[in-house]
Amino acid sequence: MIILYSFRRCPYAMRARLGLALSEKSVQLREIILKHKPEAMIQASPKGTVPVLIEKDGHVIDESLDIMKWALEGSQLLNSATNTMHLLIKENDEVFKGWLDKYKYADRYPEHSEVYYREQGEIFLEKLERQLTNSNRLFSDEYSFADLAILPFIRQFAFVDIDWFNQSKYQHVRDWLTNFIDSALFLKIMKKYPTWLESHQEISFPEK
Ligand SMILES: N[C@@H](CCC(=O)N[C@@H](CS)C(=O)NCC(=O)O)C(=O)O
Repeated sequence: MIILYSFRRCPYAMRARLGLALSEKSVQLREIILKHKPEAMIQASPKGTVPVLIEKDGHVIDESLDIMKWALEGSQLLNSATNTMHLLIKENDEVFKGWLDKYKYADRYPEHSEVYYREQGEIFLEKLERQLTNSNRLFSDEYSFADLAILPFIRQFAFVDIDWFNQSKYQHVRDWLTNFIDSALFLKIMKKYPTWLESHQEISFPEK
């Protein structure tokens, strides 16, 4: 049995579940609480972040992008991922995510204002907005590996202050996000499950 430790609202876990939802593979999903991580998860991956995937032979994959790649191995979606896409994901993870955290928890970073942190994040939104002028998704009208890896973080950014986001100038980004949130795919990966710690119930994901 292949195990995935996951946390529903974590954008890294979301991208892993997106990869799985579009793959032929299936796992036993263990929904965790970040404040109370299962011992078995920490033993497999001492750094204590989700998502964590444990293969049948015990091999551990504890980076969300690696789980996406594992899930989508041999697929058109992964095979058509370009260097430009990987660079955009890298910018998301290494630059945008930092500003997103500061924007979301601005009270913990009093050096600057919430608006300042938002504006830093907007540099990435502006880039995506330009990218979405010519197509419905980032690189064509279809979801690419990059859309799936990045969208969960844009969703988080949007919901820090949804009223601001809804009236922001990023019309294409807004449409792109709305489309994603309204999709059957998103619904599938956001289904609520009981936490594994309490239930120890094995849940097959994605549901067929
Ligand atoms: N680089 C990791 C980052 C994963 C990560 O930071 N996940 C967060 C939740 S969104 C986490 O587990 N944080 C540990 C904690 O909050 O205790 C990945 O891509 O999988």
